[in-house]
Amino acid sequence: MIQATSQPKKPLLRALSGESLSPPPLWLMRQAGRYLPEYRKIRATAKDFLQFCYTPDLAVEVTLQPLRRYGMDAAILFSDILVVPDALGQKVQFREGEGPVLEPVDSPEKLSCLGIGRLRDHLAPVYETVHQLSREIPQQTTLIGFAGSPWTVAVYMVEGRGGTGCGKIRAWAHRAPDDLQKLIDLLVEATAVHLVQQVENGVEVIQLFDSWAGVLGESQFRRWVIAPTAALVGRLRQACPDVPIIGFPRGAGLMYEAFANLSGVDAIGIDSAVPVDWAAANLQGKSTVQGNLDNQALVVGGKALEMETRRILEALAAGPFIFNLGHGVLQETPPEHVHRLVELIRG
Ligand code: 1CP
Repeated sequence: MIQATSQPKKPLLRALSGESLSPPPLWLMRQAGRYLPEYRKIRATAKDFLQFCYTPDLAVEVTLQPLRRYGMDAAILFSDILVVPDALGQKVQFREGEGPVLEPVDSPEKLSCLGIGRLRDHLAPVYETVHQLSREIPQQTTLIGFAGSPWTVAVYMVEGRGGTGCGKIRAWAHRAPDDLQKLIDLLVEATAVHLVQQVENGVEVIQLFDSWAGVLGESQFRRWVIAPTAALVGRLRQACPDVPIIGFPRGAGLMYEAFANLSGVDAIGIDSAVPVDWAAANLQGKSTVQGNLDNQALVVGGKALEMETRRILEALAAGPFIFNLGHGVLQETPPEHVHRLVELIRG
């Protein structure tokens, strides 16, 4: 029998299993994207954003671009959270300058038109991208797969777009919770299938993006954020028990602690509004913490970037920690500021 040579465990995986590393591992949400000239060049060759996500050669290339420049500790699959509603049969478009636009699913009748049957075939190009990436990324780099959490994907499906304040879905949640529950249950199921396929093709870590978790009151947060996340995490634990899961309930505020205690995730992504000393005292004891540099400090650079980065490291780097932003890299970010950030963390 051939003995496998044991590779030292990758830094991101060590941090996720509870080790405190110095320097901490580093990656950035939206590390691939429009702030990079090499991304804009490739993006210009694809007329439609979803088709771009479904073209493995292009998706592999843009996933690798930030690694070549900066050597982050992780690569995140280039895709989008809205490929799931697209695969369920909802009409999803990305309009130039406008972001995603969906034909709203806001009644049981519209919900009954959606189904999970075509999901795997429809998303086969995404799994092919994962497969290629798992062979191409550097040895010490971890491949992260992701999906939107059921609540956040439901927000886009019901509202038809982002940035609405989520009034329609919040009203639906109070008026006909059993109907919304059917949509959430469908998303738990679809998201579990989508993530298990990613794992089977080579992702090593999963991140769940709950970008609109912060719009809900306490009882609603427990029902629509914590409960579906816990159900999804349970499904993933059964299918792939060794894959760590990072939860990012953006804007959860005082509910971050309940989320950490009840959702079952291994690590918590914190947004920039979360006080870092509070996170060290209340979250780091039970979970690895990831975050939370203000993405505008990265746009501004200089002293602001240095001070904010040091403040976060002082509070969190003594415990299990992954350096990241509090939300994604902004389009207007000068690429050299990301370079400076990597130097500050590793220097
Ligand atoms: O044409 C373009 O280049 C559009 C910009 C873009 C990019 C680069 C979109 C449209 N999606 C993506 C890729 C993407 N989206 C990734 C992969 C790469 C990486 O992180 O490096 C990931 C993880 C996402 C996740 C995503 N999509 C989220 C969750 C994170 C977050 O930003 O809160 C959300 C909410 C979306 C929806 C979406 N997709 C694109 C846009 C402009 C939006 C947001 C719309 C809104 O503000 O409501």
